[in-house]
Amino acid sequence: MTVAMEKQRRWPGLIEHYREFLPVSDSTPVVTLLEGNTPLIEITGISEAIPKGVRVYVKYEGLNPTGSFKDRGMTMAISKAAEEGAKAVICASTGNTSASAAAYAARAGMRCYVVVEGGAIAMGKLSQALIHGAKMLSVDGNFDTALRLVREVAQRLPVKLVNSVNPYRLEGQKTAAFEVCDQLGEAPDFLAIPVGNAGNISAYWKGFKEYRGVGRIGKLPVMLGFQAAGAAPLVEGRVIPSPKTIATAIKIGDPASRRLALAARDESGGRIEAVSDEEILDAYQKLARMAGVFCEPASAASVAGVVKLAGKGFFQQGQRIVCVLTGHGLKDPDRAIASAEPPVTIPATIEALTEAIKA
Ligand code: AN7
Repeated sequence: MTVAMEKQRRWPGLIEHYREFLPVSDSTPVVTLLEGNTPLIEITGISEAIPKGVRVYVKYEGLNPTGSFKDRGMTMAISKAAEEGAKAVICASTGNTSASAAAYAARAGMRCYVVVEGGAIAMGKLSQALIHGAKMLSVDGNFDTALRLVREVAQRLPVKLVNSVNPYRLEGQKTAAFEVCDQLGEAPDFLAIPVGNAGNISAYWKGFKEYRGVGRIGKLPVMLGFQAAGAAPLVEGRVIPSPKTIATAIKIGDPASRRLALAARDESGGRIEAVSDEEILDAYQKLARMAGVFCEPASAASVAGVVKLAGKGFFQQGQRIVCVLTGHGLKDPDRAIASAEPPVTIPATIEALTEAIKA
């Protein structure tokens, strides 16, 4: 095989690539959309507060098949559901889980039911769940209520729960930590990540520990989790009954993986802190306008948090920080349009165009 051919060799999806680390066997029917293998992109100039010599990277999870990191967990959850003979799956969702579950269920020939808070799901995510044929049930209640409902119904009816309380979800999602290490050649010094239901931070920490356990990396990162200030149960140490934030993906007041997330924080010597909607939107816009990277608002919480800590002198020369950008910007087009200059209408003449360009 030539070098060019080797480079083009097809990525087999994360279950095949990391099979030795995953609870699958030869009899597991692998349901994959070739998720994973997302780029790790260095960004510069996002904030004056970040000292020179500190290198910041984003793990661009928006480039997964349905546009979010959920695909990593879903390829595992749906493959295992198929192995167990499931005919239907169910999840509660702030949007991305429903999009991913709907796509992988469609591929596996399963029914998919999703329970969401009415009016709270970003347009891109809604369109995905619907076009993949999920049955979408909208309730008058938030994500935490929806999760309670689906957990209970999954115990009564033959539908497999595919929220991140399903342990196979975290198994799949931990592969993102493997990739970060493979891409950097070592674990980063810090791993910054948005926190909602707290599954993903738990999955990353599990992944880093496993990679360390087999000697693929020589150290562990410090975990930095960031919640939206109006939806920060882990920061405040209490359930938030009515969480509020423009970062709809992480509008969660009672995280299911609370215990694992706090363990990740404490074992790594890390932090879970809050960032305001303003800080989130500022990072969201700067990523798009200065780094050319379009993520959804919730994802920008990781970068907003790093900028905030940098302002307090938290980072030092020579350190490497990876910020996880969990979902693609196209998930929430309404927010993008509301966050930018509106288009300008001009007459269809060369004079008007010339004038507009000079202005
Ligand atoms: C873009 O889709 O909970 O802390 O139902 O979509 O593992 O919950 C989404 C969560 C971060 C938080 N970024 O991850 C759902 C859902 C984005 C997300 C999170 C979510 P967790």
